[in-house]
Amino acid sequence: MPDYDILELSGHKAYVYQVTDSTNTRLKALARDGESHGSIAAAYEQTSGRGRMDRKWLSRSGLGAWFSYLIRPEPDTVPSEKASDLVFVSALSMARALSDFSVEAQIKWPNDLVIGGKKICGIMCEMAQSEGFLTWAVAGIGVNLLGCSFPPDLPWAASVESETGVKIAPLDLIARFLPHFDNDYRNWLENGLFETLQNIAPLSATLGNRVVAHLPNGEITGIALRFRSDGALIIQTENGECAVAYGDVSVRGVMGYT
Ligand code: BT5
Repeated sequence: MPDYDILELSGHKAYVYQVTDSTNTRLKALARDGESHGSIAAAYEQTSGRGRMDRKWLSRSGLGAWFSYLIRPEPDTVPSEKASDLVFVSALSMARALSDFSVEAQIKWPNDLVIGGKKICGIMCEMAQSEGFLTWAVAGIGVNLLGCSFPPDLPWAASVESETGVKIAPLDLIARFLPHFDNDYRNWLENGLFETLQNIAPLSATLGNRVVAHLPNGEITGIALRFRSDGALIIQTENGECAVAYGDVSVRGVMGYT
């Protein structure tokens, strides 16, 4: 007996688990077995939800949309280093989906959505490549929707309900996200990252703010000025402009999370 139900959500095949370890882990296994572009895995609860660098992602039962989306481009068309672009595309699509419920979230560079300066959503991307081209990518998205209390070790976490009072059911949000992602993904394939970044800029919680970027070899403090065409963040420091690339960095406001 499989431990999931198969549903159709906005024309997409959805593997829906009551409880699983991580929807990214499940969808990666399906991808290796040849699953098609556009399938998703979603769970009401994840027991080993993951963030970037194997950090933990709290995924309590029924309180959020915990899901992953499979991207499988035509072979040899998308260079593998472009996989991180999909985090930006997903963030834009999720902001649009929330807006359909009259919830206005901001996008915190590179991979968070925030409301009132608190993190309500995190996104990560895992991929497989062959000879420099993307074979598949799995974008994993976690959105805190319901519930108003978080453990003390997550002082910057919040939910859509806690910040706005709006209650959205997880599968309803995913069903709204999918058509936005289909459009934003097609746009990205056809036009590259530039337009995605242009659409993100007005929603950005980062641009114009004083930030500190924690890099493996130190910190950079300054004003977040703009995005470079490859998605890097340009920061105005005392010593001139500095580009911070998507990767193992965290960027925080000097006074708080954003
Ligand atoms: C992320 O990583 O923000 C990406 C999170 C992706 C989660 C989704 S859920 C569906 C799919 N399946 C998975 O297993 N994962 C994906 P990062 O930027 O590394 O942030 C992780 C940090 O966020 C943690 O170290 C905590 O500080 C914080 N955190 C953990 N759970 C949180 C939550 N529910 N809400 C807000 N912050 C949280």
